[in-house]
Amino acid sequence: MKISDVKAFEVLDSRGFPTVEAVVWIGDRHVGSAIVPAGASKGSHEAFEMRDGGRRWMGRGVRKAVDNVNTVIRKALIGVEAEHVDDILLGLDDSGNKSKLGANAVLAVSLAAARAAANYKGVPLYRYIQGLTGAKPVIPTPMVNMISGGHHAAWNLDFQDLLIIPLKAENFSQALEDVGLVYHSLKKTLSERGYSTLLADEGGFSPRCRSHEEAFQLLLASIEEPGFKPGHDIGLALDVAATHLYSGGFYNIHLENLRLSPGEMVDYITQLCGRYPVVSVEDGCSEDDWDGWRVLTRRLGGRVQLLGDDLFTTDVKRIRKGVEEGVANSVLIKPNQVGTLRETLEALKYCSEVGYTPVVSARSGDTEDSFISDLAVGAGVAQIKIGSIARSERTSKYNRLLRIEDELSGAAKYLGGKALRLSGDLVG
Ligand code: 2PG
Ligand code: MG
Repeated sequence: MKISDVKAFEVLDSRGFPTVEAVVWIGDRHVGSAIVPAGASKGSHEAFEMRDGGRRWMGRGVRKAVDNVNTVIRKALIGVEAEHVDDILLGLDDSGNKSKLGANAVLAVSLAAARAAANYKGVPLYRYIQGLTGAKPVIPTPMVNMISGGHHAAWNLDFQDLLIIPLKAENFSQALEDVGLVYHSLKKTLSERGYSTLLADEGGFSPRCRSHEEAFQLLLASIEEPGFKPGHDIGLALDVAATHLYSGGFYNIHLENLRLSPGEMVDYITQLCGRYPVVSVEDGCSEDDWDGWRVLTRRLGGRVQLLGDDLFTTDVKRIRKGVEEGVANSVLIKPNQVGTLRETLEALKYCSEVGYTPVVSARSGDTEDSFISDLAVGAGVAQIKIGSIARSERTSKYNRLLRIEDELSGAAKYLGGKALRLSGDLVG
């Protein structure tokens, strides 16, 4: 299974900016390709995404990263066994954050090599990943964006995502239908009440609201209209993305003219969780506000999934610190926050050792690449966050999961709301 060639291109992501596609060949017949995504609300501890700077593409070109693949990486990989690709990549860029070659260059090759290896073995990608992890395959429960704010929707809300989780569906295709009923009911509710129905970066809606509770109310009405019981059939989830609200020791909720200390921020979130059936809160505090996170976890960790995104950046060292500090109980897993499949799988393995629930996630600037769907199934990850159910960079991943569910026809478990491992009858 020796690598015979490697090549990269500059292609576009869903926000109309350049990103890296890599193609890896094994022998002359087996090939795999991958395109990397890009975040907008990034954590400062993420691996380094290499951009060209200068005037071309407003500084966002990726020709340097592409050149790194076509020169240094190509030279080092030709003749190497596909299984050793990530080891070699990590040896080539020992900077600790992929700043030598760019995480966008490194990840594109890492994922393309895995696809080429799966093709060589004649197995679907999720099977190949299952071979690496030894996990039992699962079809993940989706956590789906309905209303966007923050960096994804021109700051119409301060919170970045209001999402829903179908809790009672018995399989993935039923879960998507439940989500679809709420999504279309929300569209109708918004248009009847005079709000915009334009879509934000992840395919969710971006109505202008006067408060976060107004957005919660719109969402609740849209869950009830098709006949679901909020909190029973459909749970609410939030991505506060609080790193991007934090400055000088305070959280700024512009919409409601609030400037909150970390303790007050925790009170604010706790109150929302008391008033609405919220089952998961992501980045409720800022990426380095460990004190705030500790208080948040003490207050809510027993009954709500507390998900660390900017906090953990898929990095085992930061997740370990979280476990030691008693912070959060769940980890968002984004391969481009670390830069290789191997490191992503190491983060997942650590999550399962310490009992933190992992949630595999897309980025707000994404592409037609559906790698994360196979990753979730093959690594046995029971939750996935892809954005909303519109726009084809999102549907490529949902559709891939629908096909896998059909292919495995019952051989993979679908856990529904139980994937959140919460106590109480919310998801029982
Ligand atoms: C997040 C992601 C996806 P981004 O914060 O969880 O919703 O956004 O890719 O912009 O970091
Ligand atoms: Mg996030």
